[in-house]
Amino acid sequence: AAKPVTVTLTGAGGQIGYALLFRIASGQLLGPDVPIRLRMLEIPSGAAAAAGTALELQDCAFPLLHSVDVTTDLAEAFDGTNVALLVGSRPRGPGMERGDLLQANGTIFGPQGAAINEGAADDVRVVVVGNPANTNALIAAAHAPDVPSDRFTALTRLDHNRALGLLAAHLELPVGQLSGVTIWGNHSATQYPDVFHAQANGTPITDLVDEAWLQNEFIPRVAKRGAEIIAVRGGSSVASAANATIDHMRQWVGGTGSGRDGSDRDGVDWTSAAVVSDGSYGVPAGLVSSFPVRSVNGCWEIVQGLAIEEFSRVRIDASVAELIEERDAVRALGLI
Ligand code: NAX
Repeated sequence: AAKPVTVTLTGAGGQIGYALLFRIASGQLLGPDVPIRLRMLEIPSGAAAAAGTALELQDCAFPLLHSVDVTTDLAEAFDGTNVALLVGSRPRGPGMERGDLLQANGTIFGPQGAAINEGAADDVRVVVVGNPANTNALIAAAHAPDVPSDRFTALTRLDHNRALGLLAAHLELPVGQLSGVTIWGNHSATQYPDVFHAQANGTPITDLVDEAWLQNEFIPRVAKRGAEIIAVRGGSSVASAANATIDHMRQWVGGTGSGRDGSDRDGVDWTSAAVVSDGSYGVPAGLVSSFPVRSVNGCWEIVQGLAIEEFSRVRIDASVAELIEERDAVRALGLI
């Protein structure tokens, strides 16, 4: 039998937590053969909601679920963890300046990074979902000097999936016929969803859509989809965010080809994840930025050699400029 894997979820009493936990425990994260030990981290105000969810998890009698612990203690939460899903964060409140937001999150992700450094398993993989996700991942990595920095990532898979979904609807094609879409930069409204290397059944997407549609509809709609969901649904993205978190971690562990939507069609397909830059595509090394990536042997590899046209270059640079600003701001605050 496979060895149990310890999965730590922060913000476990929140909305995305509720949408994630049952999928994790049912085997959708790591497959139908891998037993799970769940650690649910909350702050005191969220602990009761997490404890209630833990009761429901018990009531599902999931065969793979070996244990469930709810805790408000960082060391307990991250002791021996293999997979860390950092969802809980401090949302922007009314009148809150960006500096206040970065400061508030620095006090969350710094100590969490340190606890991962101290107690996590050697193979730990971390994905930050809580916003501002890229910079929160940067902060966590900075507090975990003994953990290779490539183990710290931030989620842009929801943006990637949104781009696929909108493109498929526009072209009236199933999502599975699309490949080669990329989200570049920050998980924010400056992100750049790039279809210049994308294909539909081997036909370049740029032959199927015009530049005006890309520029005026597709790009802004993907980038502002979170706000659209809030406007229409009356609440932020929850199940789609949980789904993207599952996609990200499942493929990181199991390879890009694992699961329903990650087949590597003739080498043109990849997905998107925010990873620590190695300087590829002119993104300064050390920034946590979204790239086209494939998961190979359990590691995210940035897809190399894509030609970047001027249209894309200015948009990638604009989003990276925002990441640089955020990095400089958290540096000035002494958070990294
Ligand atoms: P909720 O407010 O429902 O849940 C967040 C939970 O985190 C709360 O229960 C809170 O008590 C807990 N929490 C806060 N600080 C904590 C800490 N230091 N340790 C442990 N738990 C802590 O928000 P939810 O809708 O679940 O969203 C969670 C985060 O995901 C938000 O930051 C949100 O902005 C972010 N999102 C990121 C997305 C992405 O694609 N990267 C998309 C969806 C989502 O907007």
